[in-house]
Amino acid sequence: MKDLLQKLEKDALAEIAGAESTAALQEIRVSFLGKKGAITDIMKGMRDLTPEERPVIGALVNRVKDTLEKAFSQQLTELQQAAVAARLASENIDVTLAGRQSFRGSLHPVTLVSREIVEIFGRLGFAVEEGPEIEQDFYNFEALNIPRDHPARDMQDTFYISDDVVLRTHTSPVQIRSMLKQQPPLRVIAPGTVYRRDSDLTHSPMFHQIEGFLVDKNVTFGDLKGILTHFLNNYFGQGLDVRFRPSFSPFTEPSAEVDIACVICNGKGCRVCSGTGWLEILGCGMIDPEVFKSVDYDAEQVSGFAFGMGLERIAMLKYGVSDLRLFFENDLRFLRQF
Ligand code: 2U9
Repeated sequence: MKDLLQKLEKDALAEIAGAESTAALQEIRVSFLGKKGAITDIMKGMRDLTPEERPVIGALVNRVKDTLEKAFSQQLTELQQAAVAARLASENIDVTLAGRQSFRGSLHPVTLVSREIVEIFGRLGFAVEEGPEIEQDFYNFEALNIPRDHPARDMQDTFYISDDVVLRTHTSPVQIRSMLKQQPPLRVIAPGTVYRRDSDLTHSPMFHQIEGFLVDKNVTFGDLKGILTHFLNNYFGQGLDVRFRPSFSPFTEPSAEVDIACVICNGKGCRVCSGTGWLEILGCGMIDPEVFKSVDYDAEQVSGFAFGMGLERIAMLKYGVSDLRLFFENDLRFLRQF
């Protein structure tokens, strides 16, 4: 039995040393030290030993068990360390590699245009005001001298939320809200998103406008011309040719459209200005006394002018963008250029 135990110890130590994984090691452990293992078998045979042999063999069994337990635990530690080392080697990070380039975001061209225009008017004492994009009929139409049966309502193809609530078709309601909130003198510039049921190559159902107005005593069309010419010269360049043409708007009287010399061909005539040498850039006029009535201002005491322009159109001209859809597609190859 002694020989058997010594052979078993030798075999077990060899198998333990050769185990290549913790799972294999565990199997070896069970085959030698488990309930049905080789050592347990030997221990069962001890009852056939003489009383003299029993303590000797018992001590030997204990020593072999002890030796094997130690060998198992040492091999387990080695296998675990080897596994960690292999993992560290395979997941190695090369800290000397060049870093990945990260791109800084940039402002959308429409935001850039809006901010620049706001800044120019800010220097002239205009305050920025904003208002809701879902607007009541009163602020969007009624107070602007566009009653329910007015043909101008057909001009404004409107998204109706309900009979009385619309997606604002212009930022003009912001000005009505400003006038109801404050008394003249007032200088306000109102940038924002507006909505119209219009969608083709040159129209988007959602676009951006900036409108402004000034109300005070004795404001004249001359003030309007002076301020807008100053703005256009600051924005598009000093010495730029500007012309005012008569127009119509329900909320301004008289009304005008303003053209600048084509920024592409400098007035010579090209595809962008349809050969005219001029580009229409904004609409404006003296605020209609009917509008003053709806905000309870005395048109005998105060007068004012207002103007409005589409920001996408300004951005197209400023940055030479020929397709309106680029502003809404969020293609990073386009947006990164600003
Ligand atoms: C109040 C009174 C008057 C704002 C104005 C225009 C003329 C105009 C268009 C230009 C291009 C809109 O984006 S566009 O289609 N705007 O022609 N807007 S006067 O007049 C106001 C606004 C508010 C209380």
